[in-house]
Amino acid sequence: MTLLTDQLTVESVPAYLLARPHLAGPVDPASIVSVVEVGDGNLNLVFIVKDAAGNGVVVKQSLPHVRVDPSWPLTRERAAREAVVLGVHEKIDPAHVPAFHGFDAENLALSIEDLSDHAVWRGELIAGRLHPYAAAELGRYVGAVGFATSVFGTPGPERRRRIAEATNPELSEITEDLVFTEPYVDHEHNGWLPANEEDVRELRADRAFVREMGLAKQRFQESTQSLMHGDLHTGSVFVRAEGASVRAFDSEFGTYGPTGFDLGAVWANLVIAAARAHVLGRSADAETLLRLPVELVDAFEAEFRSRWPERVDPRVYGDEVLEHTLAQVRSDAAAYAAAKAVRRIVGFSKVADIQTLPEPERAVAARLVLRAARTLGTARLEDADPRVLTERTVALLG
Ligand code: SR1
Ligand code: MG
Repeated sequence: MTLLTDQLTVESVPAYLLARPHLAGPVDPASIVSVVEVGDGNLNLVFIVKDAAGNGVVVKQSLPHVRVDPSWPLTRERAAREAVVLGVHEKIDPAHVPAFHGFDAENLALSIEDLSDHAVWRGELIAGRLHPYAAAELGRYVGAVGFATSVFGTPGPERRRRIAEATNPELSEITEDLVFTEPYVDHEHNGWLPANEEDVRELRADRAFVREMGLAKQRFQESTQSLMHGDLHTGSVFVRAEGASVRAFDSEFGTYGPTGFDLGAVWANLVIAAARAHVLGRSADAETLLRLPVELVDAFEAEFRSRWPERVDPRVYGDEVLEHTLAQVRSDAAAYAAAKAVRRIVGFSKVADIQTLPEPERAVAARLVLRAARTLGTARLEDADPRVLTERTVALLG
């Protein structure tokens, strides 16, 4: 029997899984005892389903619009894009993503491992629990998928087919607009506190910075360097201190693009978390968070280097190519960190780390994030060493 589902509800999920036991993962669909809708992101429905034995599964379904703005239509096919990215990433690095149980193309729904024993990193950071091990784990994740899906990890013809399979025009356009363009123009999506008016004016008047954001956008649009997660902020990361378990989820913005984009997303959100810690008087936490990008990039490089001996075509891909590639990724990571930090302060989709602060502290935190972004955004022009850049951002704490 085909159970055609337009939009899943907590009431319809049990019958939905009963008709599709292959999507139930470890859950017995005949003994489901609870279904809770927990989606708190900008886009989708997310159900956690439990059976009588306590087994769980997550069912994620795309809506035909942006969840937080129903007047903004958005392709439901984004679920198919996420299925491609998660499927590829799980094969390469199963330790750093949720297990993928299956995809229902008819109803645009994914069945994914229930990670209820983990917590979302952003929430933990807001609560003052840093989980610093997560930075290096994410570096390893980006290094593993960054290498395996690059020209060094996948032979040419297969890679070209995979690039076509993972094309994600609609969600890539959202990133192009929201991350790289809207913060620098007048747009209804933008907003900031009156106390930050001068900070935004200065940022937009910084011609070198705005030029670097344009060039970063150009590289984002032109590059097919590796299959990125595409939205690797701290709200897309589950952490669990036991076993230092770190899982990147919500890869619907994934597509082939510059490897440094994912590193930059993590970096930006560490800067944002640090700004919150700083204005709340947790200065040691702020310094720790600002220095974690060094561990992120170091772990990325170590993972990438460890895979280098297996590269495709070592006849032309010698060690100088490796060094050049890593330097380029480091430089991109800093520029994308800047872009991703600015969009969360100036543009659409602000973050709870900043928005839940009382107003005077919110303005100070926002100013700090924008100053850090300006430090990182032009790094390509001189020294993109994460250690040097990190010390410059720490110096902003005063
Ligand atoms: C309309 S989507 C807004 C943002 O939510 C996602 O998490 C991405 O960051 C996107 O830019
Ligand atoms: Mg998301």
